[in-house]
Amino acid sequence: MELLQRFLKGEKPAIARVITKIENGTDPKLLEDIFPHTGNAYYIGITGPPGAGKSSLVNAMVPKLLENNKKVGIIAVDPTSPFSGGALLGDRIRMNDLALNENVFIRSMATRGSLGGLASKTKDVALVLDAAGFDYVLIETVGVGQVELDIAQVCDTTVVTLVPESGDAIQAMKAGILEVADILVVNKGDRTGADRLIMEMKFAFELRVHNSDWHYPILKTTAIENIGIDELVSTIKSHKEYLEKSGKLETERKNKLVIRVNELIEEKIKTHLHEYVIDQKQLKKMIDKAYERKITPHYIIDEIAKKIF
Ligand SMILES: Nc1nc2c(ncn2[C@@H]2O[C@H](COP(=O)(O)OP(=O)(O)OP(=O)(O)O)[C@@H](O)[C@H]2O)c(=O)[nH]1
Ligand SMILES: [Mg+2]
Repeated sequence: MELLQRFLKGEKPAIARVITKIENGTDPKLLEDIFPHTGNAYYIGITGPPGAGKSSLVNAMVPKLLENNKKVGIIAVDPTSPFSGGALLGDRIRMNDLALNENVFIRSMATRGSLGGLASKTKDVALVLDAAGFDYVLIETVGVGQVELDIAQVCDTTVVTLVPESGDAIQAMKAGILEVADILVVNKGDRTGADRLIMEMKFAFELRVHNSDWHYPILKTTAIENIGIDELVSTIKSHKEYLEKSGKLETERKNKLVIRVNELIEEKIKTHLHEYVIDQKQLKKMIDKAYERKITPHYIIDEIAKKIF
């Protein structure tokens, strides 16, 4: 219990230990102990393609968020994809300086190969930072895939970052990332094409703006020169205010709990299925038969389903 007390006081080593325990799933009761202390932090997601300047934005935003004695917890989710990792690493902004601030805590999360479960674990780690008393929990995710979309589900405000080059905008739209954006940021505003991208995005957002009382702002920033950061932070704060005043913060957080519970049910059922219900030997036999076109995959499913239901 001593760990929990030190954790609740906000001691960094205790926070780190609690996160590790939660990540490893070694102490199932721990989440129960901390959960009553959650619900006070405001969750901000920063997502977008590799190298868009998400970390640079976080770096620039944090000093503003720390004003008025606030505390900021940061989770950097890195799927360590062979495509986006490696080569970019040397160029990557590290948030080490921030970590020295006593009101800032940074945690990196990597998948080390398996994508499954990363989003789920990130959500639990966000709860840990929430319970530890951070006013803002920032979650940076690389890419525009399912993990990002899943993580966006727990964020109160999701900021999607695009950059003028390399058709990011089209990629983003394909991946459905615009649907989760509350605020769109066109970073690297110092590069040519930024204004054009903003115009394109205004067009893409038109329908959403039309159908909502939130105006889906599109902002231009140059993170490395600290340009546009004040406006970004104040826009996040107005989104928070909008959610609070309209009552949407409560309804959306309840929705998020529904989604989370469903997700956990699915996880549980999946594990249970693979560990206890499906006889792997028998499955292999049936796969052989399916390979020989003697039975269909649907038949296999029906056989398995018979046992469950
Ligand atoms: N010209 C210009 N470069 C920028 C700007 N913001 C970030 N960069 C540079 O872009 C590169 C990537 O920045 P990061 O902040 O690491 O981007 P990221 O999105 O966090 O990258 P990953 O986490 O690797 O996906 C770095 O070399 C930054 O210095 C900007 O506004 N203008
Ligand atoms: Mg980064």
